[in-house]
Formats: sequence, C-alpha cells, structure tokens
Amino acid sequence: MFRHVFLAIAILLFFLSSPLSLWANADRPPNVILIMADDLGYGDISPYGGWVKTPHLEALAKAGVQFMDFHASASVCSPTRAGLLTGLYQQRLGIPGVLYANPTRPEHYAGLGTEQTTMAEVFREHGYRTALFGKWHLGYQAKHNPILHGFDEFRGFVSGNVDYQSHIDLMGREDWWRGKEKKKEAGYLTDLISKHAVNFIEENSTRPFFLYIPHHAPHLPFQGPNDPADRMVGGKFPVAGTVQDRKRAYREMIESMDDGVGLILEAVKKNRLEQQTIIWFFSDNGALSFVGSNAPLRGEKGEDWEGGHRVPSILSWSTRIAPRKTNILSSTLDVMPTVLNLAGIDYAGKTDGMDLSSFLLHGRTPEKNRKLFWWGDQKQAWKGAAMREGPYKLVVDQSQNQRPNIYLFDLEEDLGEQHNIAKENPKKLKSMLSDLSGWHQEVMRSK
Ligand SMILES: [Ca+2]
Repeated sequence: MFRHVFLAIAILLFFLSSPLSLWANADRPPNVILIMADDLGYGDISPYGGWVKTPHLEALAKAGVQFMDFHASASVCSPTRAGLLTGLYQQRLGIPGVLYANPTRPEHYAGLGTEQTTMAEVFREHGYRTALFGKWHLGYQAKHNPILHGFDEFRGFVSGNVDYQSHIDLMGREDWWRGKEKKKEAGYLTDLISKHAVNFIEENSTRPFFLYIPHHAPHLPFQGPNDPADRMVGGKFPVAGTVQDRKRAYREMIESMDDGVGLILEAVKKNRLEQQTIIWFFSDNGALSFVGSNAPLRGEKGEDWEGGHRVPSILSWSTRIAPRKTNILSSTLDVMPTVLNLAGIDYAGKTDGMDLSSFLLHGRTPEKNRKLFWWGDQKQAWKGAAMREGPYKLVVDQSQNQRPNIYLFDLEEDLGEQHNIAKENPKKLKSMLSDLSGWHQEVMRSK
C-alpha cells in the first residue's frame, strides 16, 4: 500500500516538474514569434542579395520559406501595424496613415480601438501567453496601450521613433514603457528588445506563447550600438541624428537586429522548442533610399511603387514546413489568418488576408486571381494608390499634379516598374481602376 502511494506521488512529482506537464508534446499548439524590422528595404539584407551581411537571417531563410513577392499593406509604419495585428485593411480601422508624436496634429489622438480584435487577443483566449517587445505606434493615449490589446507583457515605446540610446521621442519626451507605466531602462534599444524577447522565451518554455517583436531598426535616427545619444528630454535635435556616416550606422543597426535574431534562434533551440515554434520575420515597409536599399525595385518608403511595400519576409517552422523560395503574392494581412490556422485555432472573425497554411504545409496553390490594394494617406508627401492582380500592378500617382498619372506594369517582365503598358491594355486598366475605386469605397464605408 505504502509502496503504491509512494509510486503515485513520484509519478505526480515527475509530471509536475516536467516542462511538458501541462501540454503533452503532440497536443501542444506551436509558439508563434513574429519579428518585424522597421523600414528595412528589399535590397538591404543578404538573403535577398542585399548589401548588409545578416548570417542569422540567412540561416532562417535556409531553413524556411523565403517570400519574394510579400507586401506590407502600407508603405509607412502605423497602418501596416494596424493591418498586421487585425488582419484587416487599416482603412477600415481609421488608421490610413502615420500617427504623429506631435500633439498639435489630430492624428496624434487616433489609435487602435479596443473594439477591434487583435491576433494577440485571439491567442490569449486560446491559452497562449502573449508579449510585445519593441515599437507599438498604434496610439499614444492610455486607452491605446498594448496591454489593452491582448498583450500580457509590453516593454517598449509607443511613438514612431526614439533615440536608440536615450529612448526619447521626436518631441523630447521619455518613451520607454513597462506595461502601462513609463519606466526607464538603460541599454541600446535593439539589444534591449532582443534581451526581453529571449527572457520571455526562457520563462515561457513550458506553455504556448505568442511573441511579437517589432524592432525599431533600421528606422531613423541613425545610431549604431557605439554612437552617442542625440536626444535629451525637452531638447532640440536633428530628427535623423548627428552621426555623419549614416551608411555605417545603418549597417550596424541591421547587424544588431540580426544578432538579436541569432539570440532568439539560440533560445528556441536551447529550450528544445524548435519543433513547436513558428518564426516569421518581415519588414513593415520599404527603406528610405538615401541610406537603405530597395534594389531592384522602384521607389521607397512612403510611396506605392514596389520599393515602398514589397519587403523581405522569411518564415520557418522546422520539420513541419519545407524550406523553399516562393513567388506567391502575399501580404502582412495574411499573417494573422495564417498563424492562427497553423496553431489550430479556428478564427471566425472577418479578415482581408489569405490563410496561407495549406500552401505552407502541403504546397497547395492558393487562388490565382488575388487582388491587393494600397491607398496612401493623402496628407503624406506621396499621394496615390496602387493595386496588384496577378503580374499586373496599377499605380495612380497624384503627388505631382492634380490630374493623376496612371501606370500599368507587368511585374513579371518589369519588376523595376519602368515600362508603362497602360495604353496597350485599356481593358485591364479599366477593370483595375474600377476594382481599386470599388475597394476604397467599401473599406471607407466599413470604417
Ligand atoms: Ca516603418
């Protein structure tokens, strides 16, 4: 009798101390780690033939799916983030453009409403521990804080850009938070973000987690790990920083982020989570071309040429998803429906994205007639809109004249958007213009 009791206690203790006590290995849903770069261009990193050597992203690409035709839903920060976290076109959410740090601008008071459903909320409802380390940029008010949007933990900043050393925003305000409280923390921004991400993985290795890591790198101000702080509280400073050799600083910013990717891969491996962890890296929009590279694409951040929104994107799930390069037309809007489905979560909410899970797991080709739309914020420097359908790209550019310039490109023949084929294809042009206008009316109505 005693022996049986002793045995029962021993077995119980074994299961309680085992990291797999709560979730049997086979049933345990996968962890999801999203790593998002900020203003990283298509031609910036080595897996895409870019000029900055990024060995850890190379390793991720070698082990995963490298998307060659993946797009941010906007060519600037806030709207892409709104679309990413909800799977909805950001125009439906009232965030068509950047949310400015300056309180004299009306956009300063906008943000992601708590009535919207974020993927963090859905993961949390399904037993995941959730965290965000890095840049929010979806509202400055207390009611917009990430803690109210499904994140159990938040360390980072709420504005569009901060000093990498002093963590001070464009208005000269401290901008580093722990949850709902401002709380200073010393360190080079990119390293801090990576450190918190690694700690979170260590602390949550025994249960499923959703970890969103929106890096600041390589967004301005241009500061490498050894460059001094430029911004002081209440002070005046150059927006892009004081470093003379911006190219050098920009390269170091990307290298630091890549080091962080390496630390995350290492933490996943060390905790034996490789087989149950999906890692997806991408950028929120294209690079500023005076320092970064969108080669071989036309245009840059803020524009609806390909350089504004076609971005690097690499997804890895070892043993489950076969490594390859793909030309599938895909978007940051697809991230939410895809990772929820890969996690076995049946999400019934509306989405503008496409679930890529059966393509990723089984190679099933999704619908060919997919359409994607971009509609720039009319308050920004570049005014216009764009649409994609198959190889065709429509660009309506209203930044020079009242009367817009209209372009049609065949990206399979002309990735650099150099040869306007609008005149030769009046039917295609007409149908795409009509689709673009119809889509815009629909998303604005649903707002
Ligand atoms: Ca950005």
